[in-house]
Amino acid sequence: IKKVSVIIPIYNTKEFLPECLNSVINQTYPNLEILLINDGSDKPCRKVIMEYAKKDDRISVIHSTERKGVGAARNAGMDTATGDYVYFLDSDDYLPLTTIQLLTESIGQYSMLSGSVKKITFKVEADLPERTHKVLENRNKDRLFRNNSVLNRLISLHFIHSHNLRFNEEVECYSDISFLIPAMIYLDRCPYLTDCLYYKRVRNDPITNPALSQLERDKKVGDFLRIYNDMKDCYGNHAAASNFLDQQFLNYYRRSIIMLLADRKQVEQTFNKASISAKKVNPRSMKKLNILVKAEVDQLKKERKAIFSGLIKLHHFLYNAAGAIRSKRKIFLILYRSLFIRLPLKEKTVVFESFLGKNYSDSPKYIYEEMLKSKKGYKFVWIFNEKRKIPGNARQVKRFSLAYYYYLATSKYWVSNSRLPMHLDKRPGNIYLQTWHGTPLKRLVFDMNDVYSANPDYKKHFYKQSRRWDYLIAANQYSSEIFRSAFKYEKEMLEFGYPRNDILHDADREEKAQQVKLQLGLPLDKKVILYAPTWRDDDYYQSGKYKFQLRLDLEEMKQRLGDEYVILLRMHYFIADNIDTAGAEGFAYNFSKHNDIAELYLISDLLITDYSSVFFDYANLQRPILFYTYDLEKYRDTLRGFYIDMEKEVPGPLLRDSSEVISSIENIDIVKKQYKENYGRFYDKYCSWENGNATQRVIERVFK
Ligand code: C2G
Repeated sequence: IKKVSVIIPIYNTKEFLPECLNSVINQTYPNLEILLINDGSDKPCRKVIMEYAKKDDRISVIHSTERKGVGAARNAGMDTATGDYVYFLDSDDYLPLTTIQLLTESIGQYSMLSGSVKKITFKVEADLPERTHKVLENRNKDRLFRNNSVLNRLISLHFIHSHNLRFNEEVECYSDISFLIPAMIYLDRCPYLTDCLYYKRVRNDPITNPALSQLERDKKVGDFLRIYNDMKDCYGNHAAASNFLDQQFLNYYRRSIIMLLADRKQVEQTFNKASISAKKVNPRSMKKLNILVKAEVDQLKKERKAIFSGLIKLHHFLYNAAGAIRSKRKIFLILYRSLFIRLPLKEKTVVFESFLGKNYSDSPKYIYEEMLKSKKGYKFVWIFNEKRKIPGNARQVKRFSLAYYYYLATSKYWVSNSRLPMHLDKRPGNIYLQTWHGTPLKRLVFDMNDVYSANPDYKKHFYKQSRRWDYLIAANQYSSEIFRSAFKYEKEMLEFGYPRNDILHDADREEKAQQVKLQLGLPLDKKVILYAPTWRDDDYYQSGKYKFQLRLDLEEMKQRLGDEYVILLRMHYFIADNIDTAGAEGFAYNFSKHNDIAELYLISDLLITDYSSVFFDYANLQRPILFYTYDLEKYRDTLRGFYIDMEKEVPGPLLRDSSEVISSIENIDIVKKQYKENYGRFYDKYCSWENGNATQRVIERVFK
């Protein structure tokens, strides 16, 4: 029975390693030699490596004290391998359990057999439904090697040694090409096994710990050109390989190099290197190019930088224009970049946005209303998705309209409680007050595990967007510390409490509450329960539109509590589902669309929530809070992770089902007593900065 040497280079991937190594150890094909090449990883990662080395005696480890790169690590693996075949695996990826068996059973006399590489962002189970697997021999070589990757290929070690196949050690990216080109030349036949998978993880933290494919584009382009030049020098007279390399170069030129050159500075830096490569491209390979690209490559060959640079400008202009024809927003963006952003900055204009234009609420609302009162000659603009009735004379603009771009380009001040889109530029003189929208319980951005995410660009975008913030508000010491790490925020922190919570400390808050109750048409003789849960990362229709299933039995609640209480249902602004209150009329009211949750806090006598930051704010009122955490384990352990131990710290009971919730309300006085001490501690830690002056202090600091 043939032995397979699995070669796994490892550099700081401790959070992915267990999944990777478990998938190897548990392969149905047993005769493995597992070579872990530690490429200068840090201590925590080394620890995981050593734990696994102890677990399975098929594992051996080669350590390098410095990072030499994936090429050197794989070469070291091949030098020590003793198997009949070699199989390369990356330490952040993993395999279905039958992959190596399938390849080994089907390879026969071939020197290399390839499967396919599937990119994944969410967890995929390691075992697959039964499938039939066929070896296809008629695949053309180009198609098989176009991904420039050695992954998911079973390769004869004898073949590797007899042709001295190696990885280039001078580059960080694309070293696979240096292995694959000679392999392609010497292989007579390149079979492909259908439905034989390898899972390639799309990682989501290119800021703290980038995968090779996530390095900066100029670095990647440099490496690519270097490898291309090398390979053309070595194998240029082999017609098929040379043609293949040219196609790779031209594709890469169109996909990546052009994009890099959108930045004018890069033309200077890249021109000479690109020109050396372009000269190596065989004119025959350029026949099918479109005229513009052909002209660009020709100018590169002739080393005419000025003309080349003009063509690149034209290329980007046409590209943007083509985009503009397809979408109105693109036209606005062109105007934004070429015109609006050059107009003078309006020193006394302030743009406000709350929850992505969904409502008039949160700290931006309170800052705005306070500024309205102080009449210092400011002009105000609010961003909304639809027209709203609001006090004052603010100009309302629709999100992503022409006016939106105009005001964001020309207003000195931006006040927002969440992120503004990536495609906006911050110009010199602009001041951006980020109010944020809650004390964190759920782990945020860079404190979230770099494991699965619906959007692999989330952390990267967050990082870029948050570099624009000049001030960030923290409601307590705890938030202030977390924001520094979770957002990698380094500028000024306004440690004043939340403007949105001033109202909770107002002397006339009882009168205000009466007014709100009247406005909302609620009975004045009933006490009010507020139910305000958060959203679940894994339960959605599409990005930004989440599902929610109400797990409170409203009919029973009405029966048992209806004489004394009414309940207000308030869903998170991400929830797209409409909550059904049928059968509980006159008792349950849906205020999910109500602008400002602070007004609902004011009128309620007790709060039911789950993992939402609402409880940190509500605690300012020192009224009872119940935690309806029917999915605590899942939320805490698999979705997000928490900063605090809910079971120990929160100021109320964690409840599991609707009837527990009801009986806690029936016995609310006992609950209050039980949690008195917890509540006191909680209040001191999270609410002690809040005393009704936050808005005033923020305005004094930011609008100097
Ligand atoms: N909110 C609301 N109604 C709900 C839930 C939340 O109006 N049913 C508002 C509250 O102002 C709350 C804010 O939205 O403080 C944030 O909601 P969270 O449930 O905490 O969730 P999220 O939007 O993920 O923000 O640092 C805070 C975190 O970023 C959480």
